[in-house]
Amino acid sequence: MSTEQLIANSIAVLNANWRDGFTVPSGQLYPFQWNWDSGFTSIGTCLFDLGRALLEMETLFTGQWDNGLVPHIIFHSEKETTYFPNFDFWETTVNAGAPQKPKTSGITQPAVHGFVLQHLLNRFPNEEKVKAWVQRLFPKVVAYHRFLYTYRDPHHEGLMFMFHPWESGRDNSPLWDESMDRIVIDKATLPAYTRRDTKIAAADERPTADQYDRYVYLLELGKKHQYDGPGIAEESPFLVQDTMMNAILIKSNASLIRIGEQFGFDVGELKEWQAQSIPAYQRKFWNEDLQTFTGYDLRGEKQIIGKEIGALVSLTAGIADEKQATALKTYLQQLHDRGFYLCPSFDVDSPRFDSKRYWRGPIWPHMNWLVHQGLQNYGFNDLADIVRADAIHLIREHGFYEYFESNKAQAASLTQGYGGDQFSWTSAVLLDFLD
Ligand code: 9WN
Repeated sequence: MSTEQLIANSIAVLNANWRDGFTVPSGQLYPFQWNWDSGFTSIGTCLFDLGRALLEMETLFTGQWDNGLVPHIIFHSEKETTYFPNFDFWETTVNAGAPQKPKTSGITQPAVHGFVLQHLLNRFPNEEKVKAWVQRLFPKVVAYHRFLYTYRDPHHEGLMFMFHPWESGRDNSPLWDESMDRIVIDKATLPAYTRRDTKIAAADERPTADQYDRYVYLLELGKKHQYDGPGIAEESPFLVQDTMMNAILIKSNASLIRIGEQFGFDVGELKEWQAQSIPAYQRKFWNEDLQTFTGYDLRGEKQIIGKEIGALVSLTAGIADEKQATALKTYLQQLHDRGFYLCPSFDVDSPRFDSKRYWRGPIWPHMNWLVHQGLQNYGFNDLADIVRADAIHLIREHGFYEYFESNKAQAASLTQGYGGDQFSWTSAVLLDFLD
């Protein structure tokens, strides 16, 4: 397929997934607005419809709670029944500060919004409507970061925790297995539910039934504590400081500081967060034996051992020092030399690696977008080019899917990608890569 055709097809996917003021990740599988998907979607949409890209983010923030939380799903339609868990299962009325309309979930996702504002401002530095948009959203994004540092950092370390794997955006990563195994499921008390995802995507490419029981357990735990109560940190068996969520938060803090300085907002609080977060990330997450950053299991009080895609996002936030960055780059270079597409979402040498199951191995194009930027930050331009080229190649050959086979030999026999088709962020980052 020619590059012109790829661009036209990307725009067609994004147009088809556009609803009234926002973009769904994929019409069938995910029929609502997802938080971090919207950020990446704006980055692609701005290249052909700036007004829509701006509206995407404004619509997302109509779901913001009084405490600052930006939920991971905004249920703009209460009529869609093809996704579980829907708004009625979340019952966010348990928290008086949750909006009545739009209905939302009660958990969050990676804090991409700050860097998305900066990205669009860099692309359109002289557009008055972009400057006005940035200034309108700035206080809302800062309020969201304040939520994370207030409600998700009980020991005031400068590192946020998540209490549900859906928050990480990497739902079934092997990194979470040990913490998830702590959850004891009692079928008698777990509410009855019916999955919808496996009716749309292949079951062997999705999280397992046991994992879904645990997702529901943690949802109920959040609900019991109004989704923001201190009881979450006290009780949750799953309590993790994630490499990627904290790296994205740090990257967005840096963007907000620059924006604040440009437009004359107070950035004192942002600078304090940043001054604490970067050294804490370095101190707590680096693992000398593995030569990578690892997240931290707050419940088990230990690092989460594993080589995983989240650590590579530290590059885009500029957290890694030169030695660490070189180690991360070498890891990727070796995978490329061994015949893997970049960047597999999990360690290909681990017994827990699964090249087709969701976040346990496949390639996710928006992750390539983040890692590509990170490698460029450190001047690793040749490898950055490979990361970009692999994403383009997989989409060109296999379609606009959610995720892709990471093993080149195995991919050669496939005609399509994995998971949902006609995917928004796949199309959006492709547009940016091709621009
Ligand atoms: C749960 C929408 C979302 C992404 C996540 C991805 C997947 C949802 C699901 O889809 O998660 O939030 O039902 O599997 O893991 O990163 O935001 O594309």
